[in-house]
Amino acid sequence: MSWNNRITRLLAIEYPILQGGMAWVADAELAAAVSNAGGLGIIAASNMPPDLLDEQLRKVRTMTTRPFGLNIMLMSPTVDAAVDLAQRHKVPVVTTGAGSPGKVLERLKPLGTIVIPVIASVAQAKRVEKQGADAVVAEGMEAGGHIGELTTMVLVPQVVDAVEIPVIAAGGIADGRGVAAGFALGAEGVQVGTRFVCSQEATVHMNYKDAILKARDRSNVITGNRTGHPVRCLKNKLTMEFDELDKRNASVEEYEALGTGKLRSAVVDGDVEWGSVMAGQSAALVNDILPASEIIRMLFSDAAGIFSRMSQYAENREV
Ligand code: TUI
Repeated sequence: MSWNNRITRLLAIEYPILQGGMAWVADAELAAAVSNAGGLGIIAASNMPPDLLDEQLRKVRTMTTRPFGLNIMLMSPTVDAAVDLAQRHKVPVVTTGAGSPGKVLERLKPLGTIVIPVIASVAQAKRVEKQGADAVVAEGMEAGGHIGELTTMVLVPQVVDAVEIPVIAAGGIADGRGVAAGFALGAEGVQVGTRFVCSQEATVHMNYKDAILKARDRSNVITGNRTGHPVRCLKNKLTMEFDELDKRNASVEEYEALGTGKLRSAVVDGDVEWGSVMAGQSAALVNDILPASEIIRMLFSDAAGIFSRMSQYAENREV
């Protein structure tokens, strides 16, 4: 089966899959592994100091000759520095998240950079299309980290109907069934995060990977709803403390104080009790640690198997 479509042609990749731009997780090592396997690997700029990001962008070029991306988190104070570095390193693809990417599009589009905003509503999708986005990632609230309000199941088809540019489905996709579902909803690609945290190449503390492997259907919670920046992560002592803040109507500053530095302590130091173990609901579907290439191969061979079985319905054969 060939996966040649608008996304593979736009990005010059083999499989229409993007690796999520996960803060503290998505580094040159993981991005290169995904790109070498035929997907689009992505380095997360997140709150990285510019000299460290510079080093990561240098490093990824030594590890792959294939296209890769840079994710710019728009709530970060280092957005301008990240755009500068994207320009200096001629990064082929930039994805954005957690805000309105107008300024990033204004600066990068004239340079020929492919810009793909991650959005969580139809209105955001329409706006970024007008501003010149090349495609959108429609991310449902099954995803990990900072999320919107709609599920992938209802968001993706509405975005597909609302825009002409290609749509990439994200949120809850961790196996071939999820890939096939994304395509059934009208998407032309998928973005996958949590499944790649449990790849051999992800330089994440083993405790973090273990927490995802152990996760079950109801292991996730959404914290910080009251701050306007809801974040999905795995339940632990930190999320119970966030519940306490909810109960006593704490101020936004108290939420921020409790959250600061907690993703790093989980990813880097392995503190999965008091750290922020951001992961999507698909964590429950992740049961092993595999090379990124094997993950991609499995996702697309299983999805192809599903499409082939589904074609029986179209042919009116008994199933
Ligand atoms: O950005 C993400 N996921 C993230 S960012 C992140 S770092 C963080 N750490 C602590 C607290 C908060 C964030 C962890 N996970 N996903 C993409 C995404 N973008 N989801 C939702 C949105 C989004 C939200 C609002 C996109 C656009 C938007 O527009 C607002 C506007 O003003 O139009």
